[in-house]
Amino acid sequence: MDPKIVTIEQHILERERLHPEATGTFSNLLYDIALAGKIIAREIRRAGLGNILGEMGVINVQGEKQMKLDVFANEVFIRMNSYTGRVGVMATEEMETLMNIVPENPTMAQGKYVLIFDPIDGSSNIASNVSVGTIFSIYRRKTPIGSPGTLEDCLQPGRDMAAAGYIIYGSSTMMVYTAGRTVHGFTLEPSLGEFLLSHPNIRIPEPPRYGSTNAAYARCWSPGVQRYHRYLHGMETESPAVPLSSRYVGSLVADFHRNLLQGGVFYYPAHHAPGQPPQAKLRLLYEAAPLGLIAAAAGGYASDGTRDILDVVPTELHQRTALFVGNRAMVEKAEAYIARYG
Ligand code: P6P
Repeated sequence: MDPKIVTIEQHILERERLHPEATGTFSNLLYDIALAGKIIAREIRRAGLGNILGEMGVINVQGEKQMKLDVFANEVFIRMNSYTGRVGVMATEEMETLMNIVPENPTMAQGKYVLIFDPIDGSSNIASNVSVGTIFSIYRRKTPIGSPGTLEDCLQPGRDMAAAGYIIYGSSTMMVYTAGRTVHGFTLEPSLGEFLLSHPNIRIPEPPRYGSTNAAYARCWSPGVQRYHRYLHGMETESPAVPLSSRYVGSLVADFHRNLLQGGVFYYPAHHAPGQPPQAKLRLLYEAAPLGLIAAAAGGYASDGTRDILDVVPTELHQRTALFVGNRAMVEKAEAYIARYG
């Protein structure tokens, strides 16, 4: 047996051993997320067969009402984490309010972790067989364990995250996560049903290769962002000697993952309409903050255009934000253009 084959369970356990005070709850929560990812991956692989199999592109969950894939994935995450006693509070992009998780077994304490997730980001891309992903964040509760979970538990800055990660359902299924210091990638070996360590200690490579944005919105960007876009693609006097190539999938996890492994910057700026406040699309809690933690742990950086995304204290669950994320120098350059040109 090749000694280098490391499952995600073995990897998590090795990290747990570095923390004598660890109780195993955090490790088990990561296992639960990995298992949820495997279940979702299986259904995504079948999604294209929905019509052929007469399921009209929807899925039954244990014989209950048929539902769309993102609702199915949301259900999987909720069911996988509702009875373990590891999670006390959950928030999902699919639901308006937070969920206070009280274990059915009255002898079990309510969980000390907060799980915040986007069950399938970019689900509209599934019909075109484009990679999509699940994004998750784990925080420690702020309110006393045993008391009902509150918004205070969820509205924490990304810097206070215990862990963040994503599962990308692409040509292969990968789970990438960080507990804040290093980033590791695991590829699902379907014949084993195991996530195997395939990308240890990921660092964003230099120089960056790609600029990722929907340039169709350039007319909606601020002057600083428009100049930044020109800078990346060789149209400003100070542009990089080798302009960045353009790659944009339109699925955040896919664009982020490619830039994480090959170097690049993803930017979804706010839109500026005359006389209107800037409008942002991406979610701070469910998308920007977790990917920002991963980027920072891989040597990169994430910003809303003016400050570190990890320092932004959310004021509401579905708060939206502009996002610039990738190689640190490229994101700092965006901040510089915005500071100078607005
Ligand atoms: P646009 C998918 O709908 C999503 O939330 C992200 O995954 C993606 O980066 C972005 O929106 C794409 O938005 O406006 O370019 O279609």
